[in-house]
Amino acid sequence: MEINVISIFPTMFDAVLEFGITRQAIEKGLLKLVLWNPRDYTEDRHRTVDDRPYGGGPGMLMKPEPLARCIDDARLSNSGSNPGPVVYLSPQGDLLNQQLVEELADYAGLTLLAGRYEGIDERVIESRVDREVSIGDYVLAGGEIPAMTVIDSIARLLPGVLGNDLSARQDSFSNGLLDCPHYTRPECFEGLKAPQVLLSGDHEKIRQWRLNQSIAKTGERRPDLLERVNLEEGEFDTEQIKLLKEFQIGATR
Ligand code: 4HQ
Repeated sequence: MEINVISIFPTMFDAVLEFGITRQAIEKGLLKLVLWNPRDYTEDRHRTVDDRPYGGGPGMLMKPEPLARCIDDARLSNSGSNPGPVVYLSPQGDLLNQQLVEELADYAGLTLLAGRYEGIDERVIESRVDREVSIGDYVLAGGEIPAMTVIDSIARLLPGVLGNDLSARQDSFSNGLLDCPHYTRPECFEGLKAPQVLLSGDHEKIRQWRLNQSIAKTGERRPDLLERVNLEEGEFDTEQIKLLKEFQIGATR
């Protein structure tokens, strides 16, 4: 997958280029990140990327011409043929969730637009942006961290990245539930024992315990998620379907 990133702070992306799963994905040739700086597409002596909003008010906006030229260059550059959609990170967008991450991960190419200041000129959204995505209902100083959030969540889904293709699309949220609790050695830590079932070696029992924990935790903390769990697919037995249905009824009441 090839991801173009448009940002006036390209070195912020050292965080994904140099560390962890994103770095591994790049080293393995499974992910390519290309950074594009709108400042390189300015034509004035001061390399101006911002301007004051028409109608007045606080703050500045990203001016349209350098941004539009930058986006066009990025999309034309793609080493593959189809550069895919342009995604603008903004609080006005569709909320990012695992379903949307999986959808975005299926593109061969993506262009992520990270804005600064109070945002970008609306006409760039009209003419160049295919989709607006938000990482949550709060206001950040820029779209760079949201863009890195999208990159990180996509990278771990790319086939061959984790060293175990199954684990990423099989983990919590793939079945619409929160993750179960996890334990490692020692067996007893500060007087707290790891659940015996996890040491039993009975894999079917362990699988059921984890699923029950996930259902219970999701019911307590995120009943909204339970409503959308698909009882048809997934590894649920009759007992768990009963449990899920009880929570689902409870959540709609
Ligand atoms: N911003 N989810 C304002 C965000 C944001 C979010 C990005 C701040 C865009 C101009 N982006 N800039 N929340 O708060 O995606």
